[in-house]
Amino acid sequence: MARIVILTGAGISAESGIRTFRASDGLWEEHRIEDVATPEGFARNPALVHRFYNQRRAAATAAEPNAAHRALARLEAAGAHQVLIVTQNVDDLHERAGSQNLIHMHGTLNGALCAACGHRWSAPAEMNKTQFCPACGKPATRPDIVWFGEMPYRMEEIWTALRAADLFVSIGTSGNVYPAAGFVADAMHAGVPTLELNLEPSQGTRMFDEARHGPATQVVPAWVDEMLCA
Ligand code: BV8
Repeated sequence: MARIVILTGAGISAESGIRTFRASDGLWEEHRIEDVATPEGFARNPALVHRFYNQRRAAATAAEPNAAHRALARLEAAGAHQVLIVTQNVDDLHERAGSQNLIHMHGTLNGALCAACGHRWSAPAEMNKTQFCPACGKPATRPDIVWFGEMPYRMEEIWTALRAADLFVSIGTSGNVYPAAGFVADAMHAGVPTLELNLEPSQGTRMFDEARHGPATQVVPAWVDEMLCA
């Protein structure tokens, strides 16, 4: 049974109506990373950050998984391959498509985190700074999201799976943000074959053994069909 590690980014959710970051209508066009996606920005203006993530939480709830999300769930469910999805996305479209073996390395919109005691609980639709932690009672509620300068989640598990994989596939990511952008190099150094499925060449496209470019809802189901027929 081949072990496949699949990294996904904002591009896989674009056709579900979730905005990406670096596109001309991307999130970073309207918001400064420093203001909305850093612990310093949250300390400076928690209301601005909560508004940013409350809007994204509402958008993710209104969105539906697309053919690319569903194809990856189909690949996993077929049981012919050991599939691990490592997503940079904070939406829950992979889960809603049926994917089970999934790591949200940058956190999830559906999670709340107490900045005082580290307790985690399900995020309310509208989060604000006056909400108290159900464990320690302090008003230190923040989105359970990995911000810039913070350590992504479950990195040891991810690196172990990457080094032991039979194939590394990168879907819908521009390859700008580390450590995720370094996974192709980590896979290459471990002798793991690599494949890029993206709308356009990513920053690291030259490091991939193979690259197929086009909308995720076309290139991902086509690749999954190939894998299930192989
Ligand atoms: C850390 C959560 C210490 C929040 C996010 C090395 C070199 C340089 C800098 C660094 C470095 N190491 C660390 C850094 C600093 C920093 C970093 O990388 N900065 C960048 C900007 C240079 N990294 C960090 O701070 C990280 N933490 O390093 O901790 C550490 C860690 C490990 C080991 C030791 C120490 C934390 C980074 C996480 C930050 N949080 N998300 C939120 O979502 O609001 S990052 C966020 O931005 C996303 O999660 C994602 O990771 C990134 C956006 O990238 P993409 O998902 O790729 O989206 P993008 O819009 O860029 O591209 C979309 C792609 O899809 C495009 O290629 C497009 O062509 C394609 N596409 C579009 N439509 C479609 C499509 N493809 C197919 N079909 C379509 N329809």
